Amino acid sequence: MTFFARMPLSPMKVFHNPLHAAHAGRQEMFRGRMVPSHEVPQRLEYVLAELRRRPLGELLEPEVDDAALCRALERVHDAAYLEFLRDAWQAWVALDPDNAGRDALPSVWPLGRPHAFRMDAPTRHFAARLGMHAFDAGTPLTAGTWQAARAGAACALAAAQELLAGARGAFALTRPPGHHAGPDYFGGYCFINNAAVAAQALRDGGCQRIAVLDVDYHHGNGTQTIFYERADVLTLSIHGDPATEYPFFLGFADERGAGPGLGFNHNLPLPRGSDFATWREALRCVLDEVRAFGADALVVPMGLDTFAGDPICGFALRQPDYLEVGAELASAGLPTLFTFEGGYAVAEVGVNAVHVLQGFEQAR
Ligand code: SP5
Ligand code: ZN
Repeated sequence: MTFFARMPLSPMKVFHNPLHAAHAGRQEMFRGRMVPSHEVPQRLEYVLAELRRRPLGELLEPEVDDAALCRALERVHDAAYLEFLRDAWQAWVALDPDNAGRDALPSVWPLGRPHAFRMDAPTRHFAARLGMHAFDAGTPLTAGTWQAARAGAACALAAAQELLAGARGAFALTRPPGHHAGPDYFGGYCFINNAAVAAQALRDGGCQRIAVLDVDYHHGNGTQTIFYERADVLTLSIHGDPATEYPFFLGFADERGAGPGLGFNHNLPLPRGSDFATWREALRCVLDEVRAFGADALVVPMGLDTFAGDPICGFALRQPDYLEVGAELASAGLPTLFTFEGGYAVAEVGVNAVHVLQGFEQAR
């Protein structure tokens, strides 16, 4: 018997983050230069505008208890990391008052090699702490990052609560995105792993088995790592082959999980340039795994950066393909929670995101 006795017919619940624009990175490091941030507030505004044009259900702001949110965050992230995020901006400005007008980016890292730099060094300098908790120099930490990321996790938690209460679908429409964020680190424009928060909340709410199917162009390294030793959360990811694509250091096909989690992670790296036919074949393959696993619920970190027009990615999905993506996902027949991840063709990201959700809604 699965947690959900039968599939409800209720329309999708959408939770949007009213504080998302408090996180607005100015620049990211790219090939030795600072370039304008790709992950901009406008992205979410386009999705919201498209949802108002093509409503799929109620558009809500999350109302979650503060203490419950704290607990949900601490289920997937280290308490010390959350404290670091909470206090980071203040510490950054304390270094130099002029920092108030600049975003924080790391410039030194401990690497983690044995007998070289210490991962446990008692260093307190903010530059060092930033390097301890960041894995790239492309993820600016700004004045409102913590407020935005925290309110985003509230969207993920509220969406999970709706699924537990019987909704067929829910969407956590928030930024910054989350799937690159690990237990105690940020990167890839992500700070708090919203999909992991949602998956864990579903588990804690009584679901026995959760499948996370990441469809962003980039490997969902944070989610994979968070659940790597667990058999109750199956993590699946279709993405650009890390042999040539960001995040480079994780996401290969031979990563199958560890310990009790062995066999409960599966990566499907695809070559840069892959088209929808190739991509859909990979999707059908992982959907079979979702069914075989006997999941109670599905979490979909939904990146739209697989789009042919994406300025920083290399797959070739077209606009109408996203309707089919939604319908394919619905074929799993599971209550499904979507989180908003990448997608940098700003003017098209709204149509593409709502296409997935509409494809899901119309396939019943
Ligand atoms: C959530 C998500 O999709 N994160 C992706 C992070 C990718 N960061 C590295 C991107 C490097 C992009 N370089 C663009 C250069 C354009 N001139
Ligand atoms: Zn991405």
